[in-house]
Order: sequence, then C-alpha cells, then structure tokens
Amino acid sequence: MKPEELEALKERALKELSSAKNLADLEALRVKYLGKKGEITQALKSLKDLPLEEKKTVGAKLNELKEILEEFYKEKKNSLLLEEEDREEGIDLTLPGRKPERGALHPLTQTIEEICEIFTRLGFEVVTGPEVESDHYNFTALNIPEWHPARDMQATFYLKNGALLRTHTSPMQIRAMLERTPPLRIIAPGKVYRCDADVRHSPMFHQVEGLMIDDKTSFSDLKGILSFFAREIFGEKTKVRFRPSYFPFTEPSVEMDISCVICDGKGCRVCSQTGWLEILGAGMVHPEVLKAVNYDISKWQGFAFGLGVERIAMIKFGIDDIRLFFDNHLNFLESFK
Ligand code: 2NM
Repeated sequence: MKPEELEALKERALKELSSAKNLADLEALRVKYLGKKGEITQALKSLKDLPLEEKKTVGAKLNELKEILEEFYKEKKNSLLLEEEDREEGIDLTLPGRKPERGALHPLTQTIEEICEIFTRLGFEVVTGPEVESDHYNFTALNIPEWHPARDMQATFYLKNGALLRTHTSPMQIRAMLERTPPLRIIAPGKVYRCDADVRHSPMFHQVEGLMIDDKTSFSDLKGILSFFAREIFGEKTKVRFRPSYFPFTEPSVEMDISCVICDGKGCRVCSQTGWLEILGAGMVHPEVLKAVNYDISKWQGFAFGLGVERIAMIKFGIDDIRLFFDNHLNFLESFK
C-alpha cells in the first residue's frame, strides 16, 4: 500500500465514522475497517508479501492508523450512547434552542414615552396623579364654572360619593402647582374618562398635558417649544400653524396644526383636503387658574398645552380606527415590535 493510498484510506474511514448516525451504522463501519475481514486487517495481512524495508514503514503506518481509528471509534460510540440515552428520556440536546418570544410595548405606551422623552430633554419633569378626582381639581380650579357644558352628566362619569373620573389630565397639574413653587416645568401623562363611545371616541383615552411657569414665560416660548416638539415627533420637515381657539383655563388660547404627514400639505382624504392636521390645544395659563393655586399673578405667568395620545399615535403610525388600540388583537399589537 502506497503512502497516498494509506492517507486516502485514513480520510475516508474518519469521515464515514464521524457521520455515523446511530450505533448500528457505527458497528457496520467497525466491521468494514477494523473487523476480521476489514480493510485495515486485510492490509496488515498483505504486509507479508512486501519487501522487508516497506514491510517496516507501511506496517508502522498501518498500526498507527489502526490505533487512531480504534480511538475515534470508541469516542464516537460513547457520544452515540449518550445521545441514545437522551432520546429515551425525551431530551435531544442537539436540537437548536428555542428563542424566547419578544413582547412589545403597546403603541400608546410607546407614544407616551416618546412625548415625555422629548419634553424631559427640555427640562420638564413627569408627574402623575389619581384617576378618581374631586370636582374642585377637575373643574373649579381650572376656571370651569358651574354652568359649563363640560360639567354636564353626559360628559363626566360621576361616582356615588360625588367624586368623578378625571375628564382631562389638568388636575394633576393643579396638584403639582400646589406642591411646588414656581418656576416649574411639568408634563402629566395619563388615562382620562369621558362618557361617550362611538367609532371615533373611546370612554377611556390618554392625554399628555404640559405646563411651564416662570417670571417671563411668553407666548413665544409656547410657539417655540411646541414647534420643536412637532418636529421632534413628526420629523424636521413638519410645518406648524397656530389658530385662535378657546379653553376656559387659558387666555389667549390656540390650536396647533401640523402639515399633513400623508400628503405633505397638498390635501388628501386624511386631512379633509386642508393640508393640515390638528394635534394639540394650548394657551397662556388663565390668571384665574394661577389664583386658584395661590400664585402671585404679578410675578408668575406661563403656558399650558394638552394633546390626545390616541390621535398622535394614529397620525404617527397611520392607524384609521381608534378601537384598534383597545381590541388587543395580537396581529395588531405584534406589528409594533
Ligand atoms: C389643553 C389646552 C390648553 C391645560 C391647562 C392646564 C393648567 F392646569 F395649567 F391650567 N393644564 N392643561 C391646557 C391648556 C390643556 O388641552 C387641550
């Protein structure tokens, strides 16, 4: 047997042994190479026909190969035995591991977190508060008089004890103003409740309100900060406009629109051909509100704003039905990973 034939035999034998799938395969290979009539045994037997010099060198090589194969066979047999045991116990250690399923934050949670993150960068502090409120914090302190339609039974969920479910996040800001002294910058996210439910309204929805009070905080600060916010959340090319509006707790009051994210202001179905989408209400905090928290109105002034999180998320993610946020269909939720 020539050295290159020996080398080829070694490679072939090792390759076949290592690819043996079970003990029966392995045994067949042992017989094929190491058995009484196996290739190695045969080659050793045929040594006697060789000249003395070759007998020595080839013989030594063959014996070395035989040892290598025997060693390899033993190791392979052990590992196949272990595998077989595992299979009997129902464990297959060769199976690839299962990846744990990854969850995702609800799109509304993602939106609230993004909004709070933008204002946190501007020095605003996130505050929270109770969902069951008193008439005082929800209405009176916000300059919403007795006769105001927002106090109507239809809009507000009242509890038997006279308490109510907050209809906006503003009462958290009243509480925060009472707990602190100005200057202050706060942002208040949370659930709010109103007694209406149809295709476009949910009885529970989410708001984020913001408030900044300082000695010189002006309407320019309102416009600058809210324009910055719009470009952070909807992209730097977003255009904004402010329209006059009315809220009992601010004077003057405005609503802010952004250029339509679908048609870029050209006019489409989503923006009702106007090119604009309303995203929030805002204004300079009404002196009556500052008086309700005992702030000196000759020293302090500021602006406040409020936005609906569902509306922002619908515009951001291109969702056309508010009910999708609350149906909890897995296909919908998993698309926000
Ligand atoms: C809005 C619009 C304008 C607002 C006012 C206040 C407070 F507490 F400072 F008076 N918080 N939020 C406000 C102002 C809310 O929502 C559309």
